[in-house]
Amino acid sequence: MRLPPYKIKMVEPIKLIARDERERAMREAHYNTFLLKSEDVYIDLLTDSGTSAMSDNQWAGIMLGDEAYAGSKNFSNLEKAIQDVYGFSYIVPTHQGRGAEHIQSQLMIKAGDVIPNNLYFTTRRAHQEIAHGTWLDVSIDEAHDPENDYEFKGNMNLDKLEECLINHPVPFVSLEACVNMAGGEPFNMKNLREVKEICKKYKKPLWIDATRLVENAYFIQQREWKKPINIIVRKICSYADGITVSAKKDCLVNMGGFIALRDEELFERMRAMVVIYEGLHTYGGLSGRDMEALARGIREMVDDNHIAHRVEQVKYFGKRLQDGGVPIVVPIGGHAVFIDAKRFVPHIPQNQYPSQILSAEIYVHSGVRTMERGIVSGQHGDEPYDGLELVRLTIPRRVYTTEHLDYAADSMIHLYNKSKTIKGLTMTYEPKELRFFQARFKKL
Ligand code: P70
Repeated sequence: MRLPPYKIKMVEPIKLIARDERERAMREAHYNTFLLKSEDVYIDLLTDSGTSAMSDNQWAGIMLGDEAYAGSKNFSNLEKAIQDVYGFSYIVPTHQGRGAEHIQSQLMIKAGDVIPNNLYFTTRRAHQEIAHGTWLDVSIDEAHDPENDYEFKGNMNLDKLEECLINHPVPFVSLEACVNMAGGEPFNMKNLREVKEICKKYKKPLWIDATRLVENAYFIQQREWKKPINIIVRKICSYADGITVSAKKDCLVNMGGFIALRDEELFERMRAMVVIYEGLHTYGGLSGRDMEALARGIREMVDDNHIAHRVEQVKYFGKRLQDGGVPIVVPIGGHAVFIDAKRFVPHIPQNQYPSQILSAEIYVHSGVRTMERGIVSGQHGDEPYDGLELVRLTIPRRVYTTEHLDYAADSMIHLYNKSKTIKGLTMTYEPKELRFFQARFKKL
């Protein structure tokens, strides 16, 4: 394990409530970990989104918030940080990632369009479909196999991509860094260059979901191109026409997002739209202090020691589980360890929500909160789903110590050894959109 490049200056108390209280809490949350109260959670591995610890430098920036309605100096600092680190000229701030996806999808997609993606991300796919486009998967086959340890499962299948461009009206190619749904798996520079060549051939823009771009860059550094992280980040972005970003991950803030791009005309249209849905073009739903913390977080995230410790901490946790026999997705990803529920609870069929019940049982067993990434979040409407059944154990940045992770790993190994006692669920309430956030279940 790498040594942490920080020490702790402030603490937030957490408490492990008793097992019978956890059973009650889970029942009252209808076996959906999104519906738990955070005060009932001991270690929160629901998400790495907005859960990072900010640095003293970021907190100092909070005190320098310029809350002017227009032309805040924090916006200028943010613009400069994005230009320096990512290398795009034009920036549109948004309240979070899905705000960026909304604007990009509404302006770039028209009815009947097909958008090739390397697997789906929930909110991106939803916005592509709300704009009357069709999401199409052009990821490589390895991405669908949790036991395949290919190092760049975030790559696109070039034949599928080209076939899509030949046969369909395509507004842009959509590539996600460190693909969340495949397990936090990166693309490599070689594939990125090839994708770009195809985009050029068919004169299509390349857009990257750069939410976890720095983690992707770390894997490239370790496995393909040994350069400083800031150089790799700039190089990746040099191939893209634009990026959408949820700043709540890599960028080390609790709230925020943005679009960054090169095309001035499209930028003007995005700026016109941001004022309708987000806020003025110099704050886009963020307060001045949020933008200052983000500007500083963007500069901190490309520190080589920071990103090495972050990704290696995730790897340490994954290795502990693996050594204890728990079936996980390989290779271990950048932001999370994903348990393969199909192998953890093989006796529970997919229509009894194996990942959902496993995430609920993990909570009851240990007080650790995790997230379902299986049929509940993967299925859309009546569309058949026979995809991955995963439980995501997501590691917030700079928040938990090795002791926390050891406790979580030990509890999960213990639960794995008595997994046969776990029984399936039935759904009692299903929301229409993004159902996993609020769906309710009961035990069979
Ligand atoms: C997570 C969060 C958000 C996200 C992302 C990528 C690659 C865009 C966004 C949206 C939160 C989440 C959202 C939907 C389902 C489950 C969890 N991911 N692109 O926990 O950004 O949340 O800021 O609107 O991962 O992975 P935002």
